[in-house]
Amino acid sequence: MKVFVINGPNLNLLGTREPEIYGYDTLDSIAERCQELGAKEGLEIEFMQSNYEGQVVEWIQKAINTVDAIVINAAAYTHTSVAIHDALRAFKGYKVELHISNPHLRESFRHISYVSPVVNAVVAGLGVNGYEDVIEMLPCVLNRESGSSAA
Ligand code: CA2
Repeated sequence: MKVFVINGPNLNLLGTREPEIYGYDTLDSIAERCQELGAKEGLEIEFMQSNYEGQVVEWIQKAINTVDAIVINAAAYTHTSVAIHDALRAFKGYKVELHISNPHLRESFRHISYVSPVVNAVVAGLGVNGYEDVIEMLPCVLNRESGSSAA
């Protein structure tokens, strides 16, 4: 099974600033761990990051009919992007919204998500370990989903 892990703006700075919120791991090290874990679980993980909204939209469109699941940390675009919301609506595979921090414990402008209404699940506040936690649970969830749609 194929999975896109899509990351939005500024997440390329992970491990360099604000470690009290986002920890000390770099996005590259998280990607490496997810890919190793995914390989053990039979998942082919493509891990990507962009600071551009249009690029995130293009990756979601590329996933349509080619990928089984999207894990998306849209970062600040979570709270602003109708374009990402619309693209996610068009992707009919399994979708997980992921955040390192819990946005609901932060400023009120982070309490609104344009992503949440168009995904199957939301994971937030587990730190950077949340990425691996989601990869670990995905095979189980995807198997369950394919079973239920066949029934
Ligand atoms: O908690 C998350 O994962 C967020 O999606 C991170 C976004 C933030 O806008 C969302 O409200 C919650 C910010 C990502 C910026 O990442 C940085 C990492 C290190 C240093 C500076 C920014």
